[in-house]
Amino acid sequence: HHQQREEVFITKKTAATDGPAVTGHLADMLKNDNYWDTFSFAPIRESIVSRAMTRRYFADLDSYAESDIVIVGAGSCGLSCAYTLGKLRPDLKIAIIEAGVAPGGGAWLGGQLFSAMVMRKPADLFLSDLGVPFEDEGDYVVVKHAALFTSTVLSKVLLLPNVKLFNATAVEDLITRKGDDGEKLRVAGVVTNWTLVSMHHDDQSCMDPNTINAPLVISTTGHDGPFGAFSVKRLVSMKQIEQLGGMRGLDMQSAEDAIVKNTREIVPGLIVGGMELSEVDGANRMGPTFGAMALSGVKAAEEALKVFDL
Ligand code: AHZ
Repeated sequence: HHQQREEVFITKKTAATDGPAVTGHLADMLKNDNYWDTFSFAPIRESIVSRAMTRRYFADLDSYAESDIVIVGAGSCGLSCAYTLGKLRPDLKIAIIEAGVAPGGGAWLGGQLFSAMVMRKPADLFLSDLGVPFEDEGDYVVVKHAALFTSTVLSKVLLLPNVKLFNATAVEDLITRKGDDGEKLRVAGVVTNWTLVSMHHDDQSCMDPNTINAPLVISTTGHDGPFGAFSVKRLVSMKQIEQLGGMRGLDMQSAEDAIVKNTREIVPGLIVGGMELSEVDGANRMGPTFGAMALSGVKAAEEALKVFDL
């Protein structure tokens, strides 16, 4: 037994010292036998950590109070849209508002229960652009874990200098302006608050919300539920659309085409994409196949660029 342990130790040590896989700074740490005996972290004071976070957070709130585009919801559709827009137009300032602490929406939650994520072609083009590997099964492709898709699109979005994700922040109303014809309102931004505050409007009164002015809002808040379909439900209560069609039962074949094709500006200044749209149009749901969410995000980005190219 002793001898076995010795061998394991020697193999590990050899790999760490000579192995080709670990290079750079990590190798510098591993090749020095006394590294952990002599190391200590650089000095810190607690307030420095607090200030390092809050100074940046409030500077971002200040800067993004005037944004070019607000994306509501960081699910698979919202993130795909942010990736496409942020990459195509580095000149646009894009705020993403996500009610949950964890971004990713359904793709990060139930979408991981069987690990793999299915996307029907041609959504493989989006995966290739992202650099997410997949197995080609003919009409559809399979990513080995849904988390690989979500974490990759999220990391690429977060690396873009012109995009800011505010999580744990709920959009609790839309900013509107009277349209030129005096009837159809224009959406001109969003009212936000920390989600925990938004959830307590019933038992704590008068908690100031925040605002973001933006000429264009893209809403991707998912189908109706505790959080979903936020913007389109608000459009009904402010009488900008008469009623919602209501999401219909599951039909993969028709649902995905319908969502992508109908991703559009619903009222001036508000584009709706992803499963939120099924509530407007009375479209079917597609269940656990995610190509339409990625491509609805791309279509929403294209619709947005039409507005900005005018
Ligand atoms: O937390 C919500 C989620 O992350 C967020 N959200 C909702 N209301 C919000 C609000 N303010 C800020 N008022 C809000 N954020 O929006 C995100 C929506 O993500 P999602 O994954 O639910 O929607 P999606 O359209 O991107 O993807 C839908 C995925 C589904 S559902 C489905 C089916 O039921 O058949 N099939 C697919 C592919």
